[in-house]
Amino acid sequence: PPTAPLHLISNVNETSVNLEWSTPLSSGGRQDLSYNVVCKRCGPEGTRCQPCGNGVHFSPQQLSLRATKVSINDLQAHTNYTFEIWAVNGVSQQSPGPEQAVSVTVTTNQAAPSPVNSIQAKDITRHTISLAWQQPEKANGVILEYEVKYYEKDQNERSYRIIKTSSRNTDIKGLTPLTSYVFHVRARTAAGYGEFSAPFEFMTNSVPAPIIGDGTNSTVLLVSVVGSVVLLLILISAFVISRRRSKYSKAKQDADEEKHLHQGVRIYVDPFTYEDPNQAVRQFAKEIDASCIKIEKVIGIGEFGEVCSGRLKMPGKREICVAIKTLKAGYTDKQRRDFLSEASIMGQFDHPNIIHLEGVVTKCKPVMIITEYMENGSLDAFLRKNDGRFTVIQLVGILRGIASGMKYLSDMSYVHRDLAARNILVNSNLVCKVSDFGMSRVLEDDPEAAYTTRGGKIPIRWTAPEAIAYRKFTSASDVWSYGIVMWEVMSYGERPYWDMSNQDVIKAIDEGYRLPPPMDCPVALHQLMLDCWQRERGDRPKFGQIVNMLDKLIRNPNSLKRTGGETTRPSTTLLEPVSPELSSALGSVEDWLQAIGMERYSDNFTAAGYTSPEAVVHMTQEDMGRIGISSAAHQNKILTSVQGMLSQMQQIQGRMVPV
Ligand code: ACK
Repeated sequence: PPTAPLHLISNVNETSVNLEWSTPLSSGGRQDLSYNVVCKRCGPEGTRCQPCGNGVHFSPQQLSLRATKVSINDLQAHTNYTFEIWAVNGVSQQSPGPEQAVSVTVTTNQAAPSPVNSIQAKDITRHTISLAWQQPEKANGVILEYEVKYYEKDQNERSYRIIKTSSRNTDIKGLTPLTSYVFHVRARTAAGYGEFSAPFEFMTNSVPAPIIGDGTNSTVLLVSVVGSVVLLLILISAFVISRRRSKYSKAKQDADEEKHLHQGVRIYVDPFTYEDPNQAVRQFAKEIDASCIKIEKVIGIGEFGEVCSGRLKMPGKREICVAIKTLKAGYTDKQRRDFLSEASIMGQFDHPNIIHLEGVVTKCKPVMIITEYMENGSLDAFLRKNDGRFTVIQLVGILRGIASGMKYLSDMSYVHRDLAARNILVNSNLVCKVSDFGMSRVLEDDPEAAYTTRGGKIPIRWTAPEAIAYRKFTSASDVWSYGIVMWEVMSYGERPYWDMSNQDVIKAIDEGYRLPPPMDCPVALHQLMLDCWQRERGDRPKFGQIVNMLDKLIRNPNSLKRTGGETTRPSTTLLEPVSPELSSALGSVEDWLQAIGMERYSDNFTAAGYTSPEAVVHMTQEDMGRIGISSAAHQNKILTSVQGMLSQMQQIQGRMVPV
């Protein structure tokens, strides 16, 4: 037999081990030398060893190895293993002995859990899918939680939702009926997240509750009849409630959304709640070695120092373009904390419309924040440079991206407070990303911010009245700012309220005046802006509703064709206030359609921008056909009602409404 292999070297990589050795001093004078690997899992200090079993994988193989190396994968994390390499030939079996083997003992490192193998749908209704799954085959530690990622199959995979749960099942609520959804699940241990499972697809139902039995069964029939009566009662009460509410505060919609949020979507953590803000930086931002960064040129000046462009090459990854924000020399402790707070905030976000943090450099000077590079810079300057060059659909695409990023932030309970086109960055594919998350930015950084009478600096033109008056900053005040961003985008970077003074802007808004539609702006988009600028913050749409509305407009480009046209109104004059009396007396378009039994056209009206009674009274028969109402009987019914609405309006206003 041969003697033992020599110089056995081990290399541990998480739960894999690579072994290499040299050929033995003596091959036994034969040509048929090969090697076998024995794997033992052991207790502490190499005690109580037992065979590794089937789950461990050897590459290229465990027995009859010709080469002098092997890689062993899928070991358990934090476990002691002893590996023996046996040199064998055709006569080894005659006199096996320990002198033919060499051994090594290693401890594996931590590893994330293996992927979840399968997901089952335990129950499916119109709006809910109840999921369950098994623990991953290799948990590699205690599973702290699972993350379920899901999205509508027909939608862009990048606009997904995440739900976290500590159990192996969850109910995904608030789904659209008869729609296919794709689900992925992953587990998290102290070592981090494992990989997401493969996609699993399930479709929501068209009936309110799962039907058990074959339908001829009398119990089922009874259940369905009782169910229908209950459903009818619910619908009637929902209708009664909805008549008292504005279109954006529908009880059901809100309740659905609330439930959805409280199911476990991640909440943003304010880095200033940490006793030591450096800990927040360590937790949320990756430390990058300065040698991986090449600074190329200065592209701007930020509050804390220069902003540069450059390249980042991390080991094992390809080189990418990055933006580098630097902290200028001579900073105070507070400045360093404030500067790095932006990274602690940004590092918590992961969304295609939120600027992505690559990491920070804090261990040497200058201190730096590294983010993805956005080739086209800030949105306001980019639009001004490209005045009139985009199609309406491209502009709506820009708006959709920003709304989607803001929806993500509001789902995480993060209030931006300074949403404006100057704080959106644009990349080479025209993808817009929300940026500027520093804690002190609203106070110090924004040149637009002005001091208010109550102290504190606020970018007046972009800020909701309640936030200016008593600093009530919420996602609803972010929606107001979003409406201003819509106006900036549709006017290619025009300054909101032109050269009016801040004081005049505050006064005009308080008196009910609003910005008019920019030139060639589709009515539907201007209506959405007006909705964002509702005085009552509860009446403003939620970001989720804005995204849905924009998606509808993109899917139905005809709805964007209707513009104010050659309006008599010069576009630099504010719109007159709408009488609150008039709006509430006439109710919403949805309520009106329901009242005349034409609610089936509700989406056609919304998508085409006929979202207020004032817009509807101008409609002609031709308009009806254009928005997809082809039945002459239905057109007549709606037009007759429109006449009634018009005279009601004239009575309330005491004057003629131009038609
Ligand atoms: O309008 P800009 O070219 O875009 O000028 C400002 C400048 O730095 C000061 O903030 C630009 N900038 C900031 N972050 C980035 C980024 N991630 N990618 C590209 N440019 C950026 C910004």
